[in-house]
Amino acid sequence: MKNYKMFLDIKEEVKEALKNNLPVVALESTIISHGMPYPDNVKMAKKVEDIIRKEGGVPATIAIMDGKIKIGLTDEDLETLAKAKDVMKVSRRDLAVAVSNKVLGATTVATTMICAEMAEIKFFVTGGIGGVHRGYETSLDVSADLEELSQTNVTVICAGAKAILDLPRTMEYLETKGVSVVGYQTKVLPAFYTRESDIQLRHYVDSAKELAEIVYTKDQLNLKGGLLVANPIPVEDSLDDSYMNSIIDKAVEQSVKDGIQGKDVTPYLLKTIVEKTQGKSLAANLALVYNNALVGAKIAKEYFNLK
Ligand code: PSU
Ligand code: MN
Repeated sequence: MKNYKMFLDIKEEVKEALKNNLPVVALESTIISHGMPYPDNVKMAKKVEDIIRKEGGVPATIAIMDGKIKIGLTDEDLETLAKAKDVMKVSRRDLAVAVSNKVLGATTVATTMICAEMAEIKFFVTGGIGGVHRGYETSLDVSADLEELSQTNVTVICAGAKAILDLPRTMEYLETKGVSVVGYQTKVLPAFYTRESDIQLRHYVDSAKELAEIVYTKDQLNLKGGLLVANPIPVEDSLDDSYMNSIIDKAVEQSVKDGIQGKDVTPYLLKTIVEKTQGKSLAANLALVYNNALVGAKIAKEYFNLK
């Protein structure tokens, strides 16, 4: 008998919420440890939890600590993750090693999906997902997030994907793997810092209720895999497209020159972009995560109203 539950450490507040069918919303932790600098990262982590609570949801930030998969963190846990220099970025391939070796680990989108499903959490809010990297023809760098979306039944709310990725190929990959990408009040794929890319979406909704109904229907149909909700950054926080693209081009160029590979690529690019924009990209990143938290909590709430 497999017993993954022995490795789950679910916070009391989250346990109660799950028992009572309240809208629990999972949150990842790589965005804290590897996605933003301290102390903005911990401020972000706490504020996201507050936004979800204010909407009537229950936040569950996920991380690897002391040989357990922690579902729901305390403020001290968040502080530890945000400050520590040696946090392991834990994707699917790292999960068993990180738990077994009792390392301090932050979960990526892929791993947060795995852990959320173990805890029976249906909704997960993040900033942006990983995807097919530019130049993947030579590097073969495709984020494990995409494969996870094809097999793990969690709805992920994001602001699209950053232009550090090859967006058209990322969408092709998701299509091949059978992942529905649904625009929330948008008919084109948002590109993280900006509200629009030139990629048309096949599906979109105007309301959280419509989205909740799609998730409900997908469950009843017993379709495996996740669903990706693409929610654009608010107009007032979005950045100029050509400005950001020139910054991103330079960051990608620099990563190749510096020989950055594997799981270091995404954190390296995120950090370089924050530096090159003197923090403008960070402000946008914060704004879009807050907006995703709001929309994610609304969708979760509507879903539990349907049941
Ligand atoms: N994209 C962002 N911010 C992030 C990440 C991606 O805009 O913080 C993080 C997420 O945790 C995501 C991970 O799952 O990077 C993807 O890493 P990789 O490309 O190595 O799979
Ligand atoms: Mn990669």
